[in-house]
Amino acid sequence: MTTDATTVRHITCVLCEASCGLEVQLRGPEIVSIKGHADDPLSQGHICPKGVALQDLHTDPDRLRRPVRRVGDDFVEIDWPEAIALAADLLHGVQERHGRDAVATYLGNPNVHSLGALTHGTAIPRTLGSKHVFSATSVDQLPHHVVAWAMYGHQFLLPVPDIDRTRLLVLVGTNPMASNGSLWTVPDFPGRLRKLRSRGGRLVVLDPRRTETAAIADEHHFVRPGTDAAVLLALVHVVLAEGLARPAAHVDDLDDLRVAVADFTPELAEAVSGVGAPAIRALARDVAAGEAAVHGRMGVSTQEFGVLCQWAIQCLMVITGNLDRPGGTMFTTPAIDIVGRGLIGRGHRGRTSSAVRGLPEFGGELPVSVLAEEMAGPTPAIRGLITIAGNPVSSTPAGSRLAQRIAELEAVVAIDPYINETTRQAHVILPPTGPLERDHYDLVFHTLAVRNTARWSPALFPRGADQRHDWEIARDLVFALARRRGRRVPVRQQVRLRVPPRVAVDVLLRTSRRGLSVRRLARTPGGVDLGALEPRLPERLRTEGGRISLTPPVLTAGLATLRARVPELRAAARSDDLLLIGRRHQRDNNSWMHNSPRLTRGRPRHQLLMHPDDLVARGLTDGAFVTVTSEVSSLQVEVRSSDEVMPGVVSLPHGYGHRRPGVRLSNAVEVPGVTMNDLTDPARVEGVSGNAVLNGIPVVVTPAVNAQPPAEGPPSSG
Ligand SMILES: Nc1nc2c(c(=O)[nH]1)N[C@H]1C(S)=C(S)[C@@H](COP(=O)(O)OP(=O)(O)OC[C@H]3O[C@@H](n4cnc5c(=O)[nH]c(N)nc54)[C@H](O)[C@@H]3O)O[C@H]1N2
Ligand SMILES: Nc1nc2c(c(=O)[nH]1)N[C@H]1C(S)=C(S)[C@@H](COP(=O)(O)OP(=O)(O)OC[C@H]3O[C@@H](n4cnc5c(=O)[nH]c(N)nc54)[C@H](O)[C@@H]3O)O[C@H]1N2
Ligand code: SF4
Ligand SMILES: [Mo]
Repeated sequence: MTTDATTVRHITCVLCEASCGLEVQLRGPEIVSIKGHADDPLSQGHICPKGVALQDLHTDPDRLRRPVRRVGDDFVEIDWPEAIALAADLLHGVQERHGRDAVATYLGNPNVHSLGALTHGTAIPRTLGSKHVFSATSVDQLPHHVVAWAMYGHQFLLPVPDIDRTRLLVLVGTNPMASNGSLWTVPDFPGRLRKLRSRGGRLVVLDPRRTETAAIADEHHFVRPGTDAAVLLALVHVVLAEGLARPAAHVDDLDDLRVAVADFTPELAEAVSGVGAPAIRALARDVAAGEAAVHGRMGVSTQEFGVLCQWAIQCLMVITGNLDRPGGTMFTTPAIDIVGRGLIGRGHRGRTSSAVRGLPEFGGELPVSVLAEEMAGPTPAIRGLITIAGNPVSSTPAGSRLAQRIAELEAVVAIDPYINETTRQAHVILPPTGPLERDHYDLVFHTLAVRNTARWSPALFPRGADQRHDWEIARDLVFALARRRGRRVPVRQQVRLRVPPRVAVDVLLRTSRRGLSVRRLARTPGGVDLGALEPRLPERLRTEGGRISLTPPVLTAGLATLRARVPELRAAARSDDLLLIGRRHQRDNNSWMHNSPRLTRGRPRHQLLMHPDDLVARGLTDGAFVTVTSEVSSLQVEVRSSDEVMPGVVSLPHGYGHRRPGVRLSNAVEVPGVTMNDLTDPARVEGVSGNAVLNGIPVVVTPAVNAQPPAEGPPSSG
């Protein structure tokens, strides 16, 4: 009898920033179904295929549940005390021999999706005390943080588009129909967009590809990769030139801004980007007419002028009065205010720098594009590495070169549930529990959400006796490192490390004076609705004088570089050279989740997209193997003819290319494709932030001579 009884539970999906509330039906320990939770005040029933695939992740036999130690190319299971001791010995040994800075930490993307990693994981780099801290931030959104820090006084004061009340949504270099939104927790983007439309609102998209989002937009402009800064500065130019600026009283330096953008006319923008000057003028006027939200993401942060793009977008929102007004871009009021309570620092820049290239740190991290070079040479600065929820070999520029350097390190430790392209080189892997086995609260994504809500997500399943949570691994490793050093962990830190994330969240909720607690939230599946976003300025600003400067020198510095590049960009726009851009698919998740049958079945989607005219010009045919050559490397992949991409642009998804000859990986050996980051160049970084340039990579595409399918069998096709 009892075995037939089903129970319904509510949890948060942690696979992307949308943070959907899910409804899971269980029969005993079996998952019967996973659906969107209709009563969730934030996500309102939304779910995507990845949310359903959480069950594949949970049952995946390849997911590590016990620590493993590498023996040659193989891994053998060991027990937790031995694994923690080994990890501590390895890391401590390197620091003893070569100094604190000799061990690097790389923090991957899922850290922000794991409560325990946020509450406890950061203690690992802090305990190591090395200046060599890296993360996925510098292959992603670092320009956003630099701009927020310089203009609003805090790296995490990131305004989010108020999609539920806006009249005009402008998306630049972001494809929420596939990604579900980024630095913008906007679950059910399709549904919210439908409502926007039924209110008479419009969507405008700027993207070199007619993405799933562009395809349903009211207006889509192809923009040549890497030239958006000219377009965005021209929008600011038009608003100022036509006297449409209406900045708030706490805004300074409007005249300086006018001077700074004086030469960035719509005509100049058209010449370099391909976006028509009349369209730019019309768009500027429409944004200035109010209730407009402009959001730029990956496509405009992981490119040559990422900081200029994000700065121009913020300037546009500020001068048109759209920042901090309903229907514009707004700041959240989260129950746990990680900004207001100082749980995350304001940010700082240039306190240290990398040895080889002298790139500055930001917020305590160095750009990951320098990681490989700091491991090279007769006296490398870095001789040991710990990766936490990351796969830099796949995710960062010239990853294959990084893999070679990692092979030479004295110690490599990974905290990760999978053997991936990076962790396969670890001496020991410490696997944490999965998303269904741990408690969750969105410390980060409530801060970026389109609505203020608070939701507690209890573990769906108890962890196995042999499993450890992220926070327990961090706790044990920190204590073990301290023992090696013959030091005691300070009492306050001891307490913090021993307190489970649930208790930490409870304390934060109770002290937030909003009548919340974990128990209260746990009684309200889907969480508590705290209402629509509200105006928060100028109180929310963390700048010295509590005001916004439109022209912080650190941001305007890039204008000279852009001006100097204009002749080249004009010429490039008329040439038939190719530029490579990235691509995300709804059923992918960066470099992992390729073990999920639910996500990988169906037509392959790893191909290089190329415009039919560009194929013809090169004598190529649809489906052929081609060689793609960048300044750093070349690879072979099937080409797919598609007028989705503008002429002169080719597109590859990242996170593919798991098949490596002779290498045993637990993730997705069966999925065809190549590693896009074999083509990206660590030498190309955005000038102010050091963020990697992943889009707009010059490439040459030729027919593949002696096309060799990857070593482990022919890729499936068709
Ligand atoms: N060319 C190109 N490169 C890109 C991008 C691009 O658009 N184009 N995108 C960039 C972006 S935005 C990002 S964020 C990065 C991502 O780069 P990374 O963060 O380095 O890589 P992921 O593929 O997200 O790998 C995540 C790893 O974390 C593990 N993991 C999953 N959940 C947990 C957990 O709860 N705890 C622990 N300890 N481990 C976990 C997974 O097994 C996986 O190995 O890639 C970047 N690289
Ligand atoms: N399904 C799925 N969802 C995800 C992820 C995933 O891997 N899969 N990853 C998650 C992560 S870590 C992140 S950071 C977010 C990212 O979320 P998004 O920013 O929405 O990510 P992308 O789909 O990479 O969108 C980047 C867009 O920029 C365009 N682009 C490239 N170069 C340029 C350029 O020079 N100018 C302009 N204007 N556009 C350009 C590309 O064509 C692409 O449409 O997605 C998250 N959600
Ligand atoms: S949109 Fe994101 S949070 Fe929602 S179900 Fe899909 S992966 Fe999970
Ligand atoms: Mo990301």
